[in-house]
Amino acid sequence: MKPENTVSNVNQFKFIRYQLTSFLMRYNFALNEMETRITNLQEEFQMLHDYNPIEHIKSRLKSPESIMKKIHRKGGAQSLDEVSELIKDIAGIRITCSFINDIYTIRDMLQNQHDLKIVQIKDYIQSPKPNGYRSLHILAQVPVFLSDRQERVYVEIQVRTIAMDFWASLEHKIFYKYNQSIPQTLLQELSDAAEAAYALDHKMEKLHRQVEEIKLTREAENNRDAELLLGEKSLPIPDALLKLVQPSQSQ
Ligand code: 0O2
Repeated sequence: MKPENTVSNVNQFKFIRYQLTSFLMRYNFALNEMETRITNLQEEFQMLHDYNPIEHIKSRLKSPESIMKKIHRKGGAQSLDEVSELIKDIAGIRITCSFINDIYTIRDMLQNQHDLKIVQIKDYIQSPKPNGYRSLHILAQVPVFLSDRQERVYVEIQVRTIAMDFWASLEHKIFYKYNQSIPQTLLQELSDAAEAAYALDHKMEKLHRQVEEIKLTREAENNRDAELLLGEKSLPIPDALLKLVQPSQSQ
């Protein structure tokens, strides 16, 4: 092999690596941005409502191998721009909540962020997939600021309960992407398991509501509200400040 050929190959490889790095880098920035937003919402909710609707947040960048497999499944792409439009979950965030209601609270909070463009919402909770899969998928475009421009980058946010996550994680291991046909009896069992998880979600939500009601009644009885909770800190509220912020009686 001639030396100039080798140099040209190395340069070509460097160029390809540069292109792929800058392609994936934007998704990484979008994930960081979304994670910060979600963590802030979580902290705000905890401070204002003394309740945390989020159990876990997990983010992942789809691996180049997995991107290529999905492109193949979807019929192929000719350029990186086409890849961006075809595979919208290269950046993915999964939020696990305790209760079904929390899922829609998170959806509403994200919808209220006006610089976040919500492109699509797939409600697989109201309309589960035939195998029983349940989750709320929010496809958003997140603004990402680069040195010379601003871009909107797709992030898929999957929001589900712990029970839905438990089912989906095991189903992913056992069946999902298993290309051969699965016997009908197993499909039925899988769907029954999803229904059992959903029934459990409803039961736990009902229990949670009942406990919240009891808590509220007790708090009202004990009148222990004269303190502010900011993260770990508990700050007593002086009477004069209480009077200042109390809604006026005449209103
Ligand atoms: P992985 O390995 O989890 O990343 P579309 O946008 O409709 O053209 P897409 O992207 O398949 O096609 O849409 P959808 O329905 O929003 O699914 C995206 C992701 O949701 C999947 O990504 C899975 O993570 C999850 N998902 C969807 N259906 C199922 C299911 O039946 N079982 C499980 N366990 N997960 C599911 P990937 O890239 O397919 O897989």
